[in-house]
Amino acid sequence: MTMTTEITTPHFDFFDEKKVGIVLAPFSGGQPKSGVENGPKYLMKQGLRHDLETLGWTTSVEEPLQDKDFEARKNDASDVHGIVKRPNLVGEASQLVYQSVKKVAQEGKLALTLGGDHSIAIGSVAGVFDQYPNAGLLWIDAHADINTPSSTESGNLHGCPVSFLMGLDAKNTPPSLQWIPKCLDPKKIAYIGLRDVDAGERQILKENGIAAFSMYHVDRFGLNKVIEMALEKVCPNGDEPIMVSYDVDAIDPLYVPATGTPVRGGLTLREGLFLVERIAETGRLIALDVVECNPELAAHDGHVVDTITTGCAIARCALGETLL
Ligand SMILES: [Mn+2]
Repeated sequence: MTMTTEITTPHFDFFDEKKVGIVLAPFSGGQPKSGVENGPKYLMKQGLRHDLETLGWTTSVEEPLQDKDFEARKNDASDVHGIVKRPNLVGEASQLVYQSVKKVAQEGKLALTLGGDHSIAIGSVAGVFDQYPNAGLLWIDAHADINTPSSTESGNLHGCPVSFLMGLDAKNTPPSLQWIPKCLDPKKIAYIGLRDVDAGERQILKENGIAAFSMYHVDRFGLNKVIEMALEKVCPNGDEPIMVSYDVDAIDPLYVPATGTPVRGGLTLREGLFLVERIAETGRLIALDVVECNPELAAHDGHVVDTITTGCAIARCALGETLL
């Protein structure tokens, strides 16, 4: 038996030059808590842009939600569609993110989208798939975020982005979300890190044959094997571009305490970073989201530092930082 022990240096085959477009998405309307809209500001203040330039990237910053009144409109009680909360707000914000990410991708830059809650991935995934329709998507998360307007119990749209991108339950989609391109084939997404999946979501995952690797799979096979299995599913040719949508709650709350829906029993800090280091090694990363950092939910300053430095480290490791 032979074992591959050769490690490839991080590389980025889909780009002639290392250019990254950082798209700031300070938005909290996909869930009830305030504070997650400050995620991008904290990540940037931590020095993320400088760190990426040190790694050899030319950076640009897009602020599609600048000068918008989304946070002020968050308490508008009339913005509901059945149980679904704030469909107009989420529809508008994610459409702006969509246009911005699409432009960044068209310019030949790697799109790095900083949330905000995970509803902003409606925009980032749709924008990336516009340019890279055969991409494989890895959804790194404690949750599946695939509820439909019919299955959601909370009505919070950060738990639903995947279903809209697939066009599930189209007849119940609020009008403000009907612009979303049905760009995501169920065969083109794989989850890693799941440990809190609603009953309705389990059924949706099963019915659609979606590749889902929970923490059980990580423990059973080890994370490296899980990553390779996930990539085999979403990139059957082995050369397709890869997008990673990374909810920091995939990592255990011991390391990432300041997030809206923490669930114990998650990835260790090293596993969380290895995951994106391993993707960088494939040479096929074309876009990354880092979402759900909420500094307001920290019990003390140490929690803010832990969470924000981890969010920055995810981006750096995905974009080529190595330990040696
Ligand atoms: Mn999520």
